[in-house]
Amino acid sequence: MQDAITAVINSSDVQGKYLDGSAMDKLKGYFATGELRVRAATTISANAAAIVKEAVAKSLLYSDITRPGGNMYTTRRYAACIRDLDYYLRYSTYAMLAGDPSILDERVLNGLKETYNSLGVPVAATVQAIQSMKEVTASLVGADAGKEMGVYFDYICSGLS
Ligand SMILES: CCC1=C(C)/C(=C/C2=NC(=C\c3[nH]c(/C=C4\NC(=O)[C@H](C)[C@H]4CC)c(C)c3CCC(=O)O)/C(CCC(=O)O)=C2C)NC1=O
Repeated sequence: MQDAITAVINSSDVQGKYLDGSAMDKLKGYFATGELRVRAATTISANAAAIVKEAVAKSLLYSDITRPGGNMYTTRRYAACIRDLDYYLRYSTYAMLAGDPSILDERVLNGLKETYNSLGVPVAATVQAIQSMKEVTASLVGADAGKEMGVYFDYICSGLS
């Protein structure tokens, strides 16, 4: 896993250089938003179950997906879907704190598309639910932190698509 600091240092190290102006600017941007990130993560973790619940209500409930024949039908599959959304929220929060998406590649997206395809989990509906989580989260943490979280929700969506 990488974060905003190691990403900048690694790329300077590869070139055998001290951090240049643009590398310093990246670090400054990261440090300047540190408090915003920590505050958002605190709010998200205190409201995680409610965020997932509201996102499901907005995007999936009462659709064909939750009816017989749908992929969320049966308690077991419904619970698996809720659990997956909670993974996406938790790992997006980690990535937002780190300021880097690599944790998503390593711990979430690796092999996920293949798993979903082999189980018939619909990717489009999953992406829709993640987009709802993005909206619900932004309304809770505010526009600036919401935008930052949005980067990582979108990263998961494009990794799934
Ligand atoms: C931390 C990293 C991680 C991820 C991301 C993860 C995802 C993941 N989701 C799974 C299943 C599943 N995922 C869903 C999800 C959904 N179905 C829908 O219709 C909705 C659109 C959607 C929710 C938004 C469902 C229903 C299953 C069970 C499918 C089945 O067994 O038939 C499975 C198969 C094994 C299992 O059932 O537990 C994995 C591995 N597991 C992990 O360890």
